[in-house]
Amino acid sequence: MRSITFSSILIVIIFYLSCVKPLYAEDGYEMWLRYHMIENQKLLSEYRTLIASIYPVADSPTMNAVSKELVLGLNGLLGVEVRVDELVREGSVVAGTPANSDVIASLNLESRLIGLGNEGYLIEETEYNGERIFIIAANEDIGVLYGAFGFLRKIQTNQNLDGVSFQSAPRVKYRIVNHWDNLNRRVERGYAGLSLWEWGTLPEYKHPRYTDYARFNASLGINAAAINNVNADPRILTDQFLKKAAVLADIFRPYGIRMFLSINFHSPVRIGGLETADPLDPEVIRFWKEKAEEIYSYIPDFGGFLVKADSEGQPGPHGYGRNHAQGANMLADTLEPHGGIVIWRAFVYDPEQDDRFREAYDEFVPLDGKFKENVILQVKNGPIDFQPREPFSPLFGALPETNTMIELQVTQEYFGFNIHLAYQGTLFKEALEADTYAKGEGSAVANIVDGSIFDYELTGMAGVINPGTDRNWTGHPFVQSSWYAFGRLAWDHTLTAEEIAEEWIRMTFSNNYDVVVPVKEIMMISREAGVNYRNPLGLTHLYAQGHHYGPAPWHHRAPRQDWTSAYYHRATEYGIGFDRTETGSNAVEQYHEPVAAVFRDVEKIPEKFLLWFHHVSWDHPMQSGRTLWEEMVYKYYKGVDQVRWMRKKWDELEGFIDDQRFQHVKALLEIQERDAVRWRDSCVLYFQTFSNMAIPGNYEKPEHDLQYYMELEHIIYVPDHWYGR
Ligand code: BDP
Repeated sequence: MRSITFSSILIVIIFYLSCVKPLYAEDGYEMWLRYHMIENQKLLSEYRTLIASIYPVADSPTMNAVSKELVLGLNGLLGVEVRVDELVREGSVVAGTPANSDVIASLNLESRLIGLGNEGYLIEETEYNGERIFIIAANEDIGVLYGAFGFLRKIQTNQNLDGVSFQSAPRVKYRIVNHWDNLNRRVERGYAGLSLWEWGTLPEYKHPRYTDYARFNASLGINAAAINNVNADPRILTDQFLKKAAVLADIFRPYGIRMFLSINFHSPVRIGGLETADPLDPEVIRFWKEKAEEIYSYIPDFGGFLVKADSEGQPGPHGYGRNHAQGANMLADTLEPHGGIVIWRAFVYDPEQDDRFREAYDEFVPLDGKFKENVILQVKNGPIDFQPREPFSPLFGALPETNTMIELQVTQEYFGFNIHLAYQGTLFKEALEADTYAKGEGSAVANIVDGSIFDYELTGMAGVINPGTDRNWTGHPFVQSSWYAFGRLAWDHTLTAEEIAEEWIRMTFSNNYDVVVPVKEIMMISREAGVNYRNPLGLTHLYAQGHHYGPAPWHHRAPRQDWTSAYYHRATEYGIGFDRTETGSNAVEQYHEPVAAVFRDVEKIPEKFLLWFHHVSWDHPMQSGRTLWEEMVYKYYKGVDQVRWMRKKWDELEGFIDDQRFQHVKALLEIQERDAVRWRDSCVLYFQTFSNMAIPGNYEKPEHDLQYYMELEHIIYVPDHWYGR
């Protein structure tokens, strides 16, 4: 009797230990490629029955990456050994192209693959010699790799594989990440440690991180990376750095990632010993031609140049009396024979102009049709600069003859750095879904960008990402989600922000509904919360100068007016907002009708954009029945309440996710709440000096006076800003 009791206790203990997975600390390094064993036991056994082995994949660098990933992923997720096996049998996963796999070739998939292009893929459960198998098929090796990641994603997110039949192809050609990494390894607006690229140990030492970085990007379908800051150090083009960059390009190549370099327009002078960088000067042209040849001798599939010219002090063709098209085309000429392109940024603004909003449009629309076919104009989503909310840039829809791509910012320059939680999938979608009406209704920014409205030769989406040496890559664990969202949308802009958030949570944290549901709620509200406590109702750019972290709506002195907050909000005793109608800068005229008509009309404009276009009185009636002043106060308080709610929700997750990441985010949310209160109180107290109206009685009163907050601006520690002081 005693022994029975003892052994049953032992059995219970063993059973318990085998079922309960300890929530051990995780540092976030694996990001969304977190191949931990499926938690749901029923699903796990189903997957184990369905998947038996991996049929050998052909021998090429990309196909080797495919088999490595499948082995890693399936072994981890299924918790049993899934091996590469020479036999096709029940449950084999067969990955390949008709050219490199006898099994795929025998299935006559040509008619189905034809529409998938070079990068698309097909995942299907099918039969081969009477055996039930899974195929991951594509026209090219890289499509197979994307398919392998797609297949693993299905398992990671616990989808049903029984009878699966799924195909996918990217909607734009260049899906590029932009790194703002300096050669001294500081990352401009990065906040996640030093640059990933160890220039000091390259080309000899190939840090394992480089391969993981490539895996993460490839898993989303990202196929290009500009690895250095757009404020480019000309030395990136010297022999020394090209040799180093070439090693990175070699590592990225099997993962389908083409390297781009940001270049400095003055390179002919700075590293070429010439006296001019005039794009029409024969010596300058020769410099670039030889440079291109040299680059391609190191990096045969080099993607091309990313150029910030005549912007924020960067040199450009204007310095020589030439225009942007002349500058871009000269570079494009030198890259063309090698298959390279020029990505020319439209982020320009001149201190002399009245309204920064207007400038990119005024500068580039007259040049429409003047750019070569291997040039793409890269336009930020909004007319100013990655603010928490902007209307779409009127350049989208205004350049029928110029390839135009969108630039989105993953790194949270204006969104609380590595400290605030702000999932930007919702922001990206808002920008992509905005209808430009360029060719009538249904001309969304996304359709401009994917080339379906104007038939662009080249299409693309760029994301400014921030990974650095921080163990979790992005500083705040949730910045990973915006990188993920950017990549998924670059592949397929029809996905919703919500479904992307859900995928990311399942892959990054857990498939448990008790985790998925609340984390998704937090993510989906987070961007709006950030807008509310910083700049509701179309306010914008109320940041302290330089670092863009804390509030400084009072800021009114800077080397340039358009670097002050007062320039943007224009608060007076009468009211607030930037008049961009006919009575002001008339920037509304840059939009197509009926967008212009809606933005122009103070009654029709969506309130979230109101102060972007109108200067309205403090007692202007809002839809809610409140006055503008009351509504503004309401929004600022709401933003803080939303952050408090996010904190509460997160706290409830204790024990459901690993402790390390739980505690990290918990602490960050605590800081975020404090910052949100500071934003709210600073802004409300400051704007009150104009409105002379009271904060409605039921709101908690700011703890300090305005003076206190103004002084705080200079005292409080701001990450990434205090270096060297
Ligand atoms: C602004 C950043 C600045 C960048 C610039 C750009 O503050 O650091 O260099 O954009 O995009 O948002 O070129």
